[in-house]
Amino acid sequence: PYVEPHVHLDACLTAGTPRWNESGTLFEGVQIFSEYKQLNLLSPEDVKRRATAALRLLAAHGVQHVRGHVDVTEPTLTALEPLLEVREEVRDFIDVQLVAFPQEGILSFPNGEGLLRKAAASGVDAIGGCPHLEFTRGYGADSVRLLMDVAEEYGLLVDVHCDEIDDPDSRNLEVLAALALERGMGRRVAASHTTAMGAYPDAYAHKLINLLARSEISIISNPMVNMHLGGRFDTYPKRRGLTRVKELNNAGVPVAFGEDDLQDPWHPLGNGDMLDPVWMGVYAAQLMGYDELQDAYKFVTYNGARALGVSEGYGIRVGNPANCILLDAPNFYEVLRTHAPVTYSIRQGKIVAKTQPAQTTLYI
Ligand code: 17E
Ligand code: FE2
Repeated sequence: PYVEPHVHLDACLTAGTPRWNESGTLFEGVQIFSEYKQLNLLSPEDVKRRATAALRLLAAHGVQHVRGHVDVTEPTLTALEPLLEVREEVRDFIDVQLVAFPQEGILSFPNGEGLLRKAAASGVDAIGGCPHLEFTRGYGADSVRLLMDVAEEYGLLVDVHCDEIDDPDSRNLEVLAALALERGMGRRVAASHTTAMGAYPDAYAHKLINLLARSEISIISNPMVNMHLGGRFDTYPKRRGLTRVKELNNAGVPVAFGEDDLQDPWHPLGNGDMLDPVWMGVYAAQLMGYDELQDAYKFVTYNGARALGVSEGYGIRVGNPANCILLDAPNFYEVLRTHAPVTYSIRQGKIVAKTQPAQTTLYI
């Protein structure tokens, strides 16, 4: 099945409420979601309804594994409990992991550490961070160490929004990778976005990619949202706002693609179709060689499973659970070219979703 390794389940399906993001920056998105909360629109019922609808949308497109982020820089942690409930309610059709995501920082937000620990103790699957938005670079590095400590203490996975900024001096990823390597935690750690890598000098990127490969951490890129939010402070030449997918790939660092957002303040589009991030990703990262295209399914399947730490039991192999999708095309090149639908999504041997391919009649 497809894997959606990165989506914000607390904010999904709110696009336009209370207003649309007209600047297209990450910062206006954070501001709008903050207004959503201030208007008391974020209630447990609201979160449950939207998250369930988003997960059904993903399931309809053949997704059976999702990692969802929930903002924990909110004093009452309103979205956490309902999302923990939803995670259980949808188990029959989709596996959900939840990440405690401190959108406004751990050290830069009042009681940030306390809120993160509270979320860790309530049953989330992974600990997140947002070091590039901390007040200082020192706080950024310290927050990474702290979140790794919390993850180790509670035995949780790690998925950090890391260096999602077009700032070549945003270098928290090296801290995360070094700690993962030293503590032997690499296979349990993912770094999301890492878009500053698109702004680093080549000599530094070379050194960093070697460290990443040694550390065994995964990278999760969100090509649609980072193409949209990235480069917004550039005039021309204008950066693409993406991490170095091709170089990471060539160095053997597993890269997965996600949508990041399904219709929220950061992304007006997003519909649960994993071919969308693949499509954007192969263009933006210039992965358009024939073999690269044929191989591109791995970004939303095997590499996603690896990033989520669910590789065991994933994939078509004797003895694995009968979870799979059928696509209406002979190979992945044709899947991408024709945007082939998932005709069947099968889970534990049962059909979860069925799509009839569209038929066009030409009257010429
Ligand atoms: N928050 C953040 O820091 N970055 C993002 N891409 C989204 C939310 C969607
Ligand atoms: Fe994100």
